[in-house]
Order: sequence, then C-alpha cells, then structure tokens
Amino acid sequence: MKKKALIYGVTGQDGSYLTELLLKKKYEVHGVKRRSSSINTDRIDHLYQDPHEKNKRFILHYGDISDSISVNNLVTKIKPDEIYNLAAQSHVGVSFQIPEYTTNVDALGTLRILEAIKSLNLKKKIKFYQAGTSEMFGKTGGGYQNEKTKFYPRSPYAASKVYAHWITINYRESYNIFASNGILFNHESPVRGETFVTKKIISGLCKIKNKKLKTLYLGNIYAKRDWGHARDYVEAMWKILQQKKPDDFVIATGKQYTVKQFINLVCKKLKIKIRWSGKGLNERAYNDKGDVIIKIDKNYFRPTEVDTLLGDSSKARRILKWKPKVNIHGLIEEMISYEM
Ligand code: NAP
Ligand code: F7E
Repeated sequence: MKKKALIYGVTGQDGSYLTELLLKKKYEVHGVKRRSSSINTDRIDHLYQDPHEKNKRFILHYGDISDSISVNNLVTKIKPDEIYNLAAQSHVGVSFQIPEYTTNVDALGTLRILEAIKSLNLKKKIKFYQAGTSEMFGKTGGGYQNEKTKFYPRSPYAASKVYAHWITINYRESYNIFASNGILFNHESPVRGETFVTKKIISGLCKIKNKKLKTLYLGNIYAKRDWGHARDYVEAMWKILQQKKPDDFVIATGKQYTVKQFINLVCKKLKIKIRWSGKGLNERAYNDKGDVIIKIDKNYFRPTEVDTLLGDSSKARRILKWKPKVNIHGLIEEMISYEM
C-alpha cells in the first residue's frame, strides 16, 4: 500500500525538498498551502500535478495551522501515515516584531496538529515529525550542542519552538503518539528565503559581481553557524519517522563558520577580491577598485543574538545512519550557480 504523507509548510524551502524526496519514494503527498493574494507555490511548481489527472500523487489543500478547524478537517479527510510539521514563521529577526503571531503559529500550531491526532483517535496510524531548531539552544557559551544540551532560547521564535519541542514530547509520553523532534541546525539551498543571511549574501554579491548592486548591508557578521544543505536535512526528517520508536535527534554538519568567513568564501568563489577595514558598525568591505561593497547596518542586529551554534549529530549518525553529503563549499557553489 502506498504511504500517505501530509506536509504542513509545503511551499517553504524544506517543504519543497521533502516533497521531492517523498514523491521519489512513491508516497502520496498531501501539502498544505496558505491562501495568499499572489501565487506562493514557486518552490513546488515543478512538482505540480493537475487536480484532474488520474493517479496523481501530489495534492495541495488550503489550510493554516492557526486554524484548528482546518487542521482537524484535513487530518480527518486525509488520514495520513506521516505528518511533517514544517509550517512556521521561521525568521528569527522578524519574530521580535510579530511575537504573538509567531507564538500562535510556531508553538500553538504544533499543539493543534498533535491534538487533532489525539482527539480524532488516529494515534495508532499517524507518525508526527516536529521541525525543531538549533535556535532553541540559544545562548550556548560555545562548544558542541547535542540532544542533552540545555535550551536557552533568545527570541520569540526560539521560545515558541521550545514549547513545540516539549509539547511533542508530552503528547508522546501522555498518549503514546509516535511524535519525534528533529533539532536541525541551519540548512540552506538555492531556494532559501531571500532574507536569510546565506541567500542574502550570495544574491547580493552575485548582483555586485554583475554590477546590478553597489553595496550590501548586513548585521552581526561575527555570529557563528553550522550550515548544511536542506536536501540532506529532509532525508534525516524522513529517517526519523522510519524508526521503530519515536525519539529526538540533532541534525548538523559539525563544522562552524562566522558570517564573515561565509562572505569571504563566497567572494573567493566569485573571484571578488575583498579587503576588510574598520570596526563595529564602521566595519566595511572593499573590492580591488576601492568600492565599498559591504556595510554594517544596525537595523539588522537582533535585540538578543545567538552567537555560536555547532551541532554534534553523533546520535543521528549512529541510529539513523545519517550524515550530510554536501559541505559548505558544495552548498555555496550550488547556490551561486542557481543565482547566476
Ligand atoms: P520557510 O522556507 O520559511 O517555510 C515555512 C513554511 O511554513 C512555508 O511553507 C510557509 O507558507 C508555511 N507557513 C507559515 N505559517 C503558516 C501557517 N500559519 N499555516 C500553515 N503554513 C504556514 O522555512 P524552512 O526553512 O523551510 O523551515 C521549515 C521548518 O523548519 C520551519 O518550521 C522552521 O522553523 C524549521 N527550521 C528551519 C531551519 C533552517 O535552517 N531552514 C532550521 C531548523 C528548523 P508560505 O510559503 O505561505 O509563507
Ligand atoms: O541569520 C546574522 C544573524 O537569519 C544567521 C532560520 O532558518 O536558522 C535560521 O535562523 C546569522 C544570525 O538565520 C544578517 O544575526 C548578519 O546570527 O540566516 P539567519 P538564523 O537566525 O540562524 C535557524 C536554525 C532556524 O531555525 C530559523 O528558522 O546571521 N546576520 N547579518 C544576518 N541575518 C540576516 N537574516 N540578515 C542579515 O542581514
């Protein structure tokens, strides 16, 4: 029998890679998209199947995880084998500006899906994946983070995800639901949202290279992140739900770079000669003609920052037999070639 998956957040970066993966694995994939005034399905348009097609395996539904009625209706109608909750207001910086909305979607949205599984009596049928994040570790003080590291969230986004993490564990322990958390470190791709730092840097520097932009403005370039490729990370999500027992897993590359090192790597690949000068808000980067190509803008700093994240995914490597295939160089090259 064909397995059925229901993906919340199907129009996002991870949703598009996960849909590709599950379609390859012969799943029937149901994706939930939000109503918007302009089309928001760019990332999945290549997978679209006409609703009138016979035996179609990719089906889109309107829905929203801030709406329990729609969650209950979709879960009842589809009765999937697996639900992936990737839906979120996922921008950390923006979560300081819309904290209540972020909490409604990222924290309570998770509860709404879990409660639907429980109250519709589908706990024996459905396996649930929650898209947790390294942001939950927050103020780490350095070193590696694994499943045993304590959480110290530093944003409304991260605090909401901590709630989602624990409510997932609570529903697993209280009601015996197969509910697992992935704790994923930053993962990027050519279809990463334009306002996340990797995409912003690559898109900005490609424009500078092509003389379509003069200066790129950034915030804290000393933050350190562990960046992987989204294609590798959705494979981990799937593996997490194929286990005999529900459990929580850190997914990361185990390699860390500052935002500034990331910029330098991109410049090297684009053959832009870059020279840094100045400190703090006055730090700037110049090209070999002496043009300022990067400036610091305080508006991109967050009220509280996560300074350093570095994942120890040895549990996933041991139990899921998962490891990343793409390193930072492969990731940057793929993103540049898409952009160019
Ligand atoms: P993304 O590109 O921002 O996608 C988020 C998805 O959620 C989009 O499809 C969005 O729909 C949808 N969404 C937002 N609010 C919703 C609502 N109220 N109801 C239904 N759908 C809603 O994020 P991503 O990078 O793919 O990340 C996927 C998940 O993993 C998110 O939960 C994120 O917080 C988490 N995560 C991401 C990373 C990372 O580095 N990428 C790391 C750890 C965890 P629209 O297209 O209509 O906006
Ligand atoms: O920032 C710094 C910024 O927005 C990375 C989300 O997918 O990963 C993502 O969250 C770092 C931060 O990602 C700019 O201050 C400097 O320290 O790309 P980002 P994020 O905040 O790490 C986690 C794992 C998630 O779960 C989230 O959903 O870069 N930074 N200058 C900047 N960041 C942005 N966005 N823009 C700048 O101009």
